[in-house]
Amino acid sequence: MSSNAQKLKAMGWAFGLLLSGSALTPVAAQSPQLTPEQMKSAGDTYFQRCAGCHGVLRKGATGKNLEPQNTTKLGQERLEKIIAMGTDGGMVNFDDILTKDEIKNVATYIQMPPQAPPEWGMKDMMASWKNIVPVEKRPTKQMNNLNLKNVFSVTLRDAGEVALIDGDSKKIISRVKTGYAVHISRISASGRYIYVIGRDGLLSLIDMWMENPGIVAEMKMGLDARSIDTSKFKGFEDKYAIAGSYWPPQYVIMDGDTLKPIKIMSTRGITVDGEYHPEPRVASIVASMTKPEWVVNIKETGQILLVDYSDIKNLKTTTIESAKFLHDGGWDASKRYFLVAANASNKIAVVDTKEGKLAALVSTKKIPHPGRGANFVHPKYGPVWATGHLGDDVVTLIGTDPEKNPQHAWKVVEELKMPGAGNLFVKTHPKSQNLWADAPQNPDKDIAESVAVYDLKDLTKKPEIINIAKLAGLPESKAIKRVVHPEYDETGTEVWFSLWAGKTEPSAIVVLDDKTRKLKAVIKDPKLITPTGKFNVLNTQHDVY
Ligand code: DHE
Repeated sequence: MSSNAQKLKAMGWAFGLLLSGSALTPVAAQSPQLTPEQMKSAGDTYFQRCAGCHGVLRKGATGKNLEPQNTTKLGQERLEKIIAMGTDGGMVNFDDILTKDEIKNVATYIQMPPQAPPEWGMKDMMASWKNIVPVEKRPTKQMNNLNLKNVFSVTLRDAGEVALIDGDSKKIISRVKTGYAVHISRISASGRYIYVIGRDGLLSLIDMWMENPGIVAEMKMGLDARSIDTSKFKGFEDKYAIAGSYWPPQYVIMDGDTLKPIKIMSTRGITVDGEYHPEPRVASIVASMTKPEWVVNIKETGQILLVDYSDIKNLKTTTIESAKFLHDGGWDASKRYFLVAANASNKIAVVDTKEGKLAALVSTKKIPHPGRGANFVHPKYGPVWATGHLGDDVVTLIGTDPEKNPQHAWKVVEELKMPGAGNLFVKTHPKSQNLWADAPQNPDKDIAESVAVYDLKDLTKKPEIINIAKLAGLPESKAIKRVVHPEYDETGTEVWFSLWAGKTEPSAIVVLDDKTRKLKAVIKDPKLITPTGKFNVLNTQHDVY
């Protein structure tokens, strides 16, 4: 075991969770106090439910700064209320997720000084690296009869698994054990490998050529992570992978077919305001097709890095100043421009990857959350890219064609009205006339269980609202079955939705025919626990959205 792994164990960091048993000493006698057990459990809860938005060091990002100088001013009672009921500022309510005691202890925990978790360096990564099936023992051609282009890698969030689902037969091919609360899947340039990242930083590499597709390599690259991509530029297909972590704030470059770590780069540094930040987390990462480069978005600093992987020993990085709180984003249709949400700044940054500079910073309504966004040709404004919003009830359309439609380029050309705020993902397909938008974070059950679909030929029409939960025919319950993450199949004729219920309740995947907008299939299985993101191999491999 590496020294940091031992340190983690000693600190009680089982599975990489934040449960610092050593942080028990209150700052002063009158400071809030917790027993070691309460501290451990509140640390766990904070990591699982709060750190994503507020940061491990609680400096704030999408969520507010939760350092003691702010939280102690609010006090125990007010904090408990905020955690239970949520806020108008976009924080969801936790009274249906956490017990009263958990809420009480987290409210106390965040009034205590935050603890910096340990670092995670090359020794730790190497100690965690498992080359389960070495390259020379892997098949040299596809050994199964699956239509790999139409396989979906589906996040089973609370099971810590992905389900590989055959898009043609709608049957589960296999379930693969991955990291804790697995976050996203990305596909290698060749379409052979699926890269999966868990929130605990565990990377899994799935080889789809094997008779039974399964994990061929694993590596824990950090303690808290969200993003992964591979090298896609001509000549570098499947050669490298890159993953970014929230903690420690850094990214790692690896061998694409084994996940063996090659180089680690810290992202600690100076924000666009000129201030030092100790925890600038790596948000989305995307591989350019134009150059041997990755676009690496650093959340807290607002700096976008173009990392040139053509010479990793002498790594060249272009640092593009944009806006703070970078999160998720996607390509425009030409794949020259990358549009990324600076979500708590209410902006979309547009990077010109050909010129290696910022093309624009577009102001939008509150908390844009594009996922990867959606591209289509607007009848009036030409090519546009769409993003939904967590904090407002609109889908924003931004013009993306500076050549032929310069008057609309990088401007908000239209805002489509949604039934409510709380959108996470929008999606369309080059062959489709529909734009789908979910609203899983809306507190209203009916809205969160439905999807809005817009007619791209006539955007003056109101969207059709389809209640996906009702279509699934799952048992009625008070708890919300959130509809999340539309994803097209290989042909662009079907659109899949996750029906994300509680960990102990039945969930499902609902498939609609894109043209008729009618139900085509419901995928149900007791093992389909908390499905969220779904990644169709062909669409993810080629960034089709
Ligand atoms: Fe995500 C993408 C971070 C909560 C489902 N999520 C991303 C990306 C980041 C991120 C940085 C972009 C990765 C990339 O492109 O390289 N997500 C975070 C958070 O910090 C946050 C807010 C809180 C947390 O603690 O994780 C968060 N995300 C969620 C969820 O609660 C979701 C809805 C359910 C889940 O599975 O956890 C969720 N995030 C997703 C999905 C994507 C994603 C499905 C990929 C979208 C895509 O189409 O590419």
